Order: sequence, then C-alpha cells, then structure tokens
Amino acid sequence: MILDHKIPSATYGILQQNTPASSLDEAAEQVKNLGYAVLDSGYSALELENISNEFNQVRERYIQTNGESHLRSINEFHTIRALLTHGGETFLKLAFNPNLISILKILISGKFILNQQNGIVNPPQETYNQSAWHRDLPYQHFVSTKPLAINALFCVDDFTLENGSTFVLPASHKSEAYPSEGYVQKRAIQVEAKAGAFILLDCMMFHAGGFNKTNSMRRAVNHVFNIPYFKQQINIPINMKNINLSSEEQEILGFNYAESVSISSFLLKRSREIL
Ligand SMILES: O=C(O)CCC(=O)C(=O)O
Repeated sequence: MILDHKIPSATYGILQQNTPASSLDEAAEQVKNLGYAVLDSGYSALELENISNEFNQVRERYIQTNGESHLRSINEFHTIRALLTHGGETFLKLAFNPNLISILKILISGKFILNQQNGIVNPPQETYNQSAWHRDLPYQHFVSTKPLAINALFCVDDFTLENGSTFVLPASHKSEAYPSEGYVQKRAIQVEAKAGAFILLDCMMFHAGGFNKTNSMRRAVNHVFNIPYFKQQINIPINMKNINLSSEEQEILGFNYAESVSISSFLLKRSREIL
C-alpha cells in the first residue's frame, strides 16, 4: 500500500472560506486563528545594522540615567522603556514600519494606538522579566471575536531555539483560562525568526521568552498596539521631543486620545470635532 501524506485540498459542505489576497492577509489569517505569525519588515542589511547600533547606544544611556543597580533591584534591567521617546527617529520609524501598519489595519478593526514600545534583552544564561508565561493584557481572562491588541515583537537579532526564541501556546487567545501545566508542556512551540522580522502575537495569546543558552544577548523591540480604549503604559505624546509627525502618526501615538481633564475641555474638544 502506498501511503500518501499529501494534505487533501478537496472539500465538501463548505459555504464560507477565507480568501487571502496577499502575504499580509495570510499572516493576518494565521494571527486570527493561531494567535501568532512572522512578518518580514522589509529592512535592508544596512538599516538592520543601524537599528542594532542604535539599540546598544540607547541602552547604554538608559542604564547610565537610571542606574544599573536600581534597574536590577526593580527587575527592569533587561528592558528599555518607551524607546521611541529617547530622541532620534530610528525607533519612531520602526513603530510606523509600512508592512506592520498595513497588517495592523487588517487585524484591528477601526482605530488603534501604540500602547508601548520597549527594548527587550534576553540575557545569556539568565532568566529575565519576560520568561514567565503571560498575556500582554495581563490579569485578563476573556475571549474576543476580534483582536483588541497586537504585540509586534521586532527581532533585532536572529531568534533561534538556542538563544531563547519566543514560546507560544497556539490559539490560547481563544480560551479564557491559562491551560493546565501538562497541556503547556505538550502544546507550547518555539517561534524562530530572522533578525528583521516581526513576531506578531495576539496579545491575549499566552507566550514567554525562552532561556538563552548562548553567550550573547538576544535583543528585540516589542510594540503593543491596541484599540484606543486602553491607556498607554507611559504617556507617549507628552514625552515626544520636537518631531514632525503626520496627522496619522499623531493619531497612532495617541495624541487624539488623551483623557479630557475637565467637562469644559471635553465639550471644547467635541465642538472642534463637529466643526
Ligand atoms: O522576549 C521574548 O521572547 C518575549 C517578549 C514578550 O513576552 C513580550 O514582549 O511581551
């Protein structure tokens, strides 16, 4: 008997089918179904080198400003908060990467804002603050028919099995509870990706950074984008330094969604919207 391992393509009884028209649509289909996908940023080798150098420079300044022992004492040593607010345009441009923005428009219905952009270091031979299973809307146990928040984890370095590429629990954004320990051990998979890729995660899918067995750090930049009803981790608009932004960029950075400080300022905003 000849065993045929070909995946069947014939169907019956199907009235509806997804019809992705591009590779972005295909990646979006995977994020919706499984909770994760890998997306190419389209950057050249030179652009990636610039991002890598800038990451190290900003990290050095960040540690000088905030103090290594202080950062270590609050479990923040392996994170650089609000990268795009540190001056320079490298990380601002990263947040507006055209492939990324296009897929976010497919994934999140209506408006979305950048909730946070952080540099993440997975240190060699050491656990770090992202190595425990979590959702990026932590402490939340609900399911949603559409993504409300997406994490775009930009790989500054190659993400490999050895250097602790991200573990995911596929489709766990579709269940309220965190699964049993046995399920986690059987079903978790590790996502490998090249430097320059974004690992896209539905923020409600459980994930964790893996253990980095190599002798080099593994660097990434995470971006959480969400519907404008969730507040930012750090207020981005008031921390942006004199940079020209288009009206779409301002909207994505949350300039239009600050809480009104009083009823009169709310009413003033309303009257401007109506004009
Ligand atoms: O570093 C990683 O692989 C995971 C990052 C992560 O968990 C996060 O950005 O929420």
